[in-house]
Amino acid sequence: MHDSEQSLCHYAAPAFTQIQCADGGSDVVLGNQDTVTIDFDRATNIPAGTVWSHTEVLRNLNPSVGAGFGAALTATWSSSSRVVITVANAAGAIPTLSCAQVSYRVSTAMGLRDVFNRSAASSSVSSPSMVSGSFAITEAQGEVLYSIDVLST
Ligand SMILES: [Ca+2]
Repeated sequence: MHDSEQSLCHYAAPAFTQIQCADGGSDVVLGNQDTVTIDFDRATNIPAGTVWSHTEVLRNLNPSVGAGFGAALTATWSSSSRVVITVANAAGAIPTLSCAQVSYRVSTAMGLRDVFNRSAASSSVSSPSMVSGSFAITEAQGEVLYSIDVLST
């Protein structure tokens, strides 16, 4: 166990655990301000407060839909194990895209390692069982909006 190679193997690379979508724009489609919150199973080498550009989100997390996610994404690491993607501009997005239709793959080249940089670079791939939530408003919210719509016509 004191062998250095074994020690390296001892530290697992960060892996996806949970991916939750939420509506931020009060609509029933993938639109502006919708979010995807991605949790990893351990603290990573990315400090809380780190912000990624659109290009970095696509390059580092490889969302399976690519540009179908909209013209501008941003991502903020709210902790070293949680990154929140926000759709800043949904132009060009697939409006009917559901949360479960998108998978993610950590780019090995990005060098996502554990917080002490001891693990190998993550190449984690998400699975459908990790995904929950929706880009649409909840049924309860929808009923409120529907009532307003009916009253205003
Ligand atoms: Ca939405």
